Amino acid sequence: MENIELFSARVCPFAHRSRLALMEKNLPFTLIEIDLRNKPDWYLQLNPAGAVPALRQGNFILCESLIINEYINECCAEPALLPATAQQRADARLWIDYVGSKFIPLFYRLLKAQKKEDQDVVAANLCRVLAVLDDELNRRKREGPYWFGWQVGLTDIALYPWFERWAMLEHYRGLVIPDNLTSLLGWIETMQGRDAIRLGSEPVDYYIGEYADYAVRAK
Ligand SMILES: N[C@@H](CCC(=O)N[C@@H](CS)C(=O)NCC(=O)O)C(=O)O
Repeated sequence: MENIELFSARVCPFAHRSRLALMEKNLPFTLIEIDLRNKPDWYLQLNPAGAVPALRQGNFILCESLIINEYINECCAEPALLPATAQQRADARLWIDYVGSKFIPLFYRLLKAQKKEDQDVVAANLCRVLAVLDDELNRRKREGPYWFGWQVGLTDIALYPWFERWAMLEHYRGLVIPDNLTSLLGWIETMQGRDAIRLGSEPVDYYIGEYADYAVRAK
């Protein structure tokens, strides 16, 4: 198999998804860090949208973290990052869609909200989404600690990077994950124990510094 290159940025949770997928698949890859504040011309030529992540394998170039992760999953059979049946795979993708359409927008909306009254409204909505995730994980718990049983998968990977950045959100907006969401908290702890996550994690101070533009000087 041709070498995989991943164009990434440490700060970026979307790129984090694809780093995690490659590591969980045990695929060798070359990581190329892109400075998002000063993108090199060669990167803009390779990926005119200028966003990370992007994957290159020979002449093949792919953007969008979720599409990249599906591709990575198909590069080799084991370990499978999607469940065994077509119905379960549809369910996995539905939850990935929920993460993208409901959870992530509220995360950024809260981070960017400058007025206390706006922050309170968004925080309440975000807590409702956290409760939905907790309920779902609770319902699935008998099958194993991950979204689909005993093996980490693309749904876990699509969601986790924002929890690595949660302490930063808490720093700026004071929103703690409620104690009663024990299934969600248990899942986060399980994820934090994985090598792929421990080896690629960044300290909270790094995220606090990197997200200051969003939180303090929101556009
Ligand atoms: N939908 C894209 C989103 C990627 C994205 O927004 N990446 C950000 C960094 S976290 C980026 O590269 N933004 C372009 C820029 O900063 O100019 C994906 O899932 O890959």
